[in-house]
Amino acid sequence: LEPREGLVEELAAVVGPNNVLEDEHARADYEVDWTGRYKGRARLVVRPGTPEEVARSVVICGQGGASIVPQGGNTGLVGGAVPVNGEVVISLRRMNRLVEVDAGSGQVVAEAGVTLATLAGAAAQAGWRFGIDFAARDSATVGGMIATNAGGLHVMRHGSMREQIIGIEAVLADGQVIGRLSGLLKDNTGYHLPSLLAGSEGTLGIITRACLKLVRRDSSRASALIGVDGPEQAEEIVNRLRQSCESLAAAELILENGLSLVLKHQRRERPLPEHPAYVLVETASNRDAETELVDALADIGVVSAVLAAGANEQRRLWELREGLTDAISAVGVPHKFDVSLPAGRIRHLMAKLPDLVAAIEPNAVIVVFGHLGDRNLHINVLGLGRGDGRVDDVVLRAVLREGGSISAEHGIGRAKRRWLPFDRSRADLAAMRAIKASLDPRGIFNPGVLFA
Ligand code: FAD
Ligand code: 2HG
Ligand code: ZN
Repeated sequence: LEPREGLVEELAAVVGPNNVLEDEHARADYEVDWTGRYKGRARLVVRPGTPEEVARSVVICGQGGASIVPQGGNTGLVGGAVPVNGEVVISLRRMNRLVEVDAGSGQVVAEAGVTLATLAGAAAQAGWRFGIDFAARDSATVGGMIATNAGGLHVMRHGSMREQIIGIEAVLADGQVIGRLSGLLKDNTGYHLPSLLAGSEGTLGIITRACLKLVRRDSSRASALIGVDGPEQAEEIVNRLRQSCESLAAAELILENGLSLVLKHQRRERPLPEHPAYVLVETASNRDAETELVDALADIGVVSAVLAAGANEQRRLWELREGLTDAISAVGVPHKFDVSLPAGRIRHLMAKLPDLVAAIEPNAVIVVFGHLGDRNLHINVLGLGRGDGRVDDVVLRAVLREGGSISAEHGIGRAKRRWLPFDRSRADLAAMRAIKASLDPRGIFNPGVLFA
């Protein structure tokens, strides 16, 4: 379907002419993903300022035969927010108002374009904390985090984005608005629409606002970087800490080649003598998080570790972990695999990876890190052609053979859609397609995302 004439004028009448971007240069940032691997072309970029403007824009696009790509901060890592084929990008970034921060109940109502950093700042001001945190905090938005069911550094403590949602508001393909934002903590009135929209990757509706829960703000935090002899020992340490250390809040894996890369990129000194691998752990409590961490590490016989003294050193340690994505992208355009594995299977996969990749591209560089507390590995492979899916195929199939998932937290997007049928059962996929078909019968939202 070719969009009918007059689309621009009709959209401009709703959102204002300055918020319909037609010009090639104005569109450019919306047409490429964060990694640079996915690029396309948008017919237009529309920037609504209210939920009503979103609804009216969706109706106009639908009547005009134009498909829609919802976009938030455009930090997604699976190519799900970039237009490929002349779609209209509906960017939620202008909708960045915190509608309500209720310090008493520990709840926030935020528009979809509020960034994670703004949300975290508002939570702190109200004496709370937001349960999700990750390096893209300055750009990633509430809508994008819900649509991808984002995870991050504290999932082992607070769960992923889905667990933070109390209520949601979203615009469907016919312009109808669903959901409610009344902050009800218990609400068993049929299908749970927030759960359905969490992880829907812009394929079912455009999230316009959400009511989110805040979590307790612990008064004391501590971090340590532990040197280990490999992923197996790393997993063992984390398993033991989970059992013994109540205040454990994060446990991240870094391998030596990743640490070297980030140290070089950030021009920093090595914080700990060289080891094959490292675990970065954090404790948080209202007692003495540092003593709790030191005692827990001593109990399980950790011999090589550096403890961050004070908030500044903690931040510096975490910059090493959070800087990995940037450091990798500074070297090249990576193929990213965000996988999770059953207990005890990480070592199997890691042992096989080098040979699997080298058989296809001997010069490829593999950088593995991730949220070890969730058994979620981020496998980045550098040195592959952008469109060459051969390494993707062997890596993802190896993950599936180990009983893992091909997406732990980033989603399927365009990057993983070919492999979704190998991960989910026929019945699961049929149910997912039926939901998509009933909510978006003409397939105007994010065509080509999730389903091939
Ligand atoms: P976008 O990239 O704009 O969009 C992502 C998807 O959501 C697309 O499919 C898009 O169509 C859809 N979408 C966006 N907004 C809406 C909306 N309002 N309604 C409906 N659909 C919408 N992710 C993690 O899970 N954990 C991490 O630790 C993590 N760390 C990261 C670190 C870095 C340095 C970077 C660059 C990314 C990281 N990410 C991480 C990935 C990314 O930040 C998350 O997926 C984030 O949730 C995307 O939010 P966004 O606003 O940028 O969404
Ligand atoms: C992280 O945990 C993000 O830092 C990004 O999920 C992972 O860059 C990656 O592969
Ligand atoms: Zn991650």
